[in-house]
Amino acid sequence: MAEQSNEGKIRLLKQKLAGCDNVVALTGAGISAESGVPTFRGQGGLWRQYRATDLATPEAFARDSRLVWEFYNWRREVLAPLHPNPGHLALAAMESRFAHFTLITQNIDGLHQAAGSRKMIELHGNIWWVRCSGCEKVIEDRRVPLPELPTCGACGALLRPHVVWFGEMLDPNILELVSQAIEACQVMMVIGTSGVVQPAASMGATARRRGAFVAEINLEPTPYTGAYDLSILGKSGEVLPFLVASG
Ligand code: BV8
Ligand code: ZN
Repeated sequence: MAEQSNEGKIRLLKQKLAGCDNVVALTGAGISAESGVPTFRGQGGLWRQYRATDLATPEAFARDSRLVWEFYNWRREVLAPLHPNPGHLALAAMESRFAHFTLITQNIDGLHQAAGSRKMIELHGNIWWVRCSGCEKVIEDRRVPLPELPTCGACGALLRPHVVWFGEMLDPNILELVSQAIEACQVMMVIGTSGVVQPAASMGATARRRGAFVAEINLEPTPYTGAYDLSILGKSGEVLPFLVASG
């Protein structure tokens, strides 16, 4: 059976989307690559000689909070001038096309919101928000850069990025929303993610087991490709606009 062309696969996904009213999209760093955001595993996925998994941990913060803040300040400086790309905009447009649409993102860059997405779940937090390690106060703070060791205006304790670090549990309320969305969806798109970090990595396979039609959009196959119905190889900023284009 000849391998279906990408055009054929995109047409099939469009048909599946046209025939349903409950859609979930899961995104990773790949959807922001065309906006200039360095991915974790792609070229430039490293800060100096550190892997994100070395610095994005509570242990690293306890060991050297100045270094971890330098890492997040660097990412804030890289992100601040960047804009959503056609991939983000297509997903924002999709939101109003379906009775039920849920965007689940692993990205902390805030580009989906900037593109106009509202029905979305930030699995791993947002780099533009900080949390007090003393009184747990959570506030938005878009200063670039933040002070080297930013402190809480309420209690003076050290602030930390309001993101989920490796080894930290995800918010149970968020996990509940995710499982409800995956339980009910008829089509799920897994976009620009390498399928390495759990629990996000196995969400597509869970939806498939629940009977959803699952399509992957990525530059290359991932460890979960075989568990999906469709693998569209291409740039999300080029493929996704086709899905919202009429005709
Ligand atoms: C937890 C926020 C309970 C912070 C992030 C052993 C086995 C299994 C699991 C574990 C294990 N040991 C520990 C774990 C759990 C761990 C985990 O999964 N570790 C991995 C490394 C093995 N998970 C956790 O710790 C989670 N918590 O499980 O709690 C627990 C607690 C203790 C012990 C056990 C369990 C918390 C995980 C969240 C961590 N925080 N981010 C910050 O960003 O600073 S994760 C971060 O990395 C991102 O949010 C994202 O999730 C991940 C990066 O992955 P991607 O987004 O997919 O990016 P990547 O660069 O890898 O890939 C990009 C893809 O895009 C590529 O495929 C590329 O081909 C494609 N692409 C590129 N350009 C394009 C494109 N595609 C389309 N178009 C393009 N233009
Ligand atoms: Zn405080």
